[in-house]
Amino acid sequence: MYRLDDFMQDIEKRNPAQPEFIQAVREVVESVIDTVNDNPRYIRNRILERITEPDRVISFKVEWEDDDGNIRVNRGYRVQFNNALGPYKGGLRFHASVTEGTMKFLGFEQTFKNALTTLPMGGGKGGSDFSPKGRSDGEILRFCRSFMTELYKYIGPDTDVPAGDIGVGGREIGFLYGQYKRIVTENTGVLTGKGFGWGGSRIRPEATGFGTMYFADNMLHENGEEMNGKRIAISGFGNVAWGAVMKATQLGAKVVTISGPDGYIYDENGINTPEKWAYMLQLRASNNDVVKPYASRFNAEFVPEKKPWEVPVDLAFPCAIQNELGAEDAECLINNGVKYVVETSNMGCTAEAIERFKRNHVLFAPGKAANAGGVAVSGLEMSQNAMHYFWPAEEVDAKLREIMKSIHTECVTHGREDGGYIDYVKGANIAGFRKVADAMCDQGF
Ligand code: 2IT
Repeated sequence: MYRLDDFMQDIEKRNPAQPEFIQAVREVVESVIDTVNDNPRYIRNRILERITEPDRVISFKVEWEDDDGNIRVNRGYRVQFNNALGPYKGGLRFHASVTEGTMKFLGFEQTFKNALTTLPMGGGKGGSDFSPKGRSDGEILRFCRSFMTELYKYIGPDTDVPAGDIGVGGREIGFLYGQYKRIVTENTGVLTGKGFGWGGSRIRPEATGFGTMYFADNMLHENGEEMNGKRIAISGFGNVAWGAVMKATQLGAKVVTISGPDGYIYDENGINTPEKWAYMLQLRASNNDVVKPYASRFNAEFVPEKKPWEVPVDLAFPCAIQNELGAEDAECLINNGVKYVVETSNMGCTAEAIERFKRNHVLFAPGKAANAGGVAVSGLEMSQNAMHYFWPAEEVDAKLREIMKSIHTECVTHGREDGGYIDYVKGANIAGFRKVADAMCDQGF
């Protein structure tokens, strides 16, 4: 018989100075502890202890030369968390905030997310504390080469398949893949998010943003509503926000905000034209990490140093980084009448924020369900690479839609409460956990 507080005390002792990892574990264990206590097979197999410990944490030195000829040193990571369901799979993050603890939280989350996609993928995550901000293309190329010169030893198309995440997009995947091929002389799909001309899947760039909107669309329908005419706040301005803004517009909603570390954009007309979407990509490619220039370009408002959660909207989509939406932000959204919060960044909301949404019966979808479209299409990229073939965009998009719908159904099945409220956090955690736990039991220790 497990008790949450006792179990978490052990986790805290074993993982000192890793608050994000502890936060992620607590959220999952809180959801699944009754399921575990009711299942003698899970108890006998010590699943809780085993599923919260990564298979391995690889950490390595990355040396590279900047444009002024200075030698720089960063730290690279790959956390291979769990491969019960398939090869380790998960993105690479290049961001100043990257630590072993953030990599572990992301790898842990990824394990359950990947299980929810129904595709055969284990969970992993990697990256570096290298910040692309202000770096030239040449510097990024040299960093990526050096990073892959070490990483290639640990990955492979049936072992571990990295992809992009914050700070790692098409450009970086290209540089990384080029170096991998140079070393191993193999054209395997060892990374996903590749260019369409060299093994990438259609819809992969859009997949996380499209997927979160498909998921939200399912939430609305479940609740007898539709996307058409809704007002939406989105944070972030990178690849995920870009896909989300486009799909929201196509579904008839109006997105009025995007944001960066410098503040947020309020565009009352809606971020709703191909020019505005293309400009988001330009902002990202510039490596400046700011959104302010959007305001003068499109005659919108720029609110410095603030988050977009003070704008009255029907739906909110945090699409930037972990813990970007806290208790005060949640209260502001609730007071302004928000009805749905769809976490699209990994662990974008603090535990306190989620608690407030639940208490106020705001429907809240966790990242591991809502943002699973990205890795789902990565899984489809792996399938296409294995077949040495490709599917047209319509086919990939249809599969993505179907996968998001099935994740939503799983959340409803395992998360519906007696009064009818759907606890998507609980639903996603139980559904993902059971799949991984059953596979671990089947495979022994
Ligand atoms: O958080 C995520 O799911 C990703 N960054 C995508 C991972 C992937 O392997 O496509």
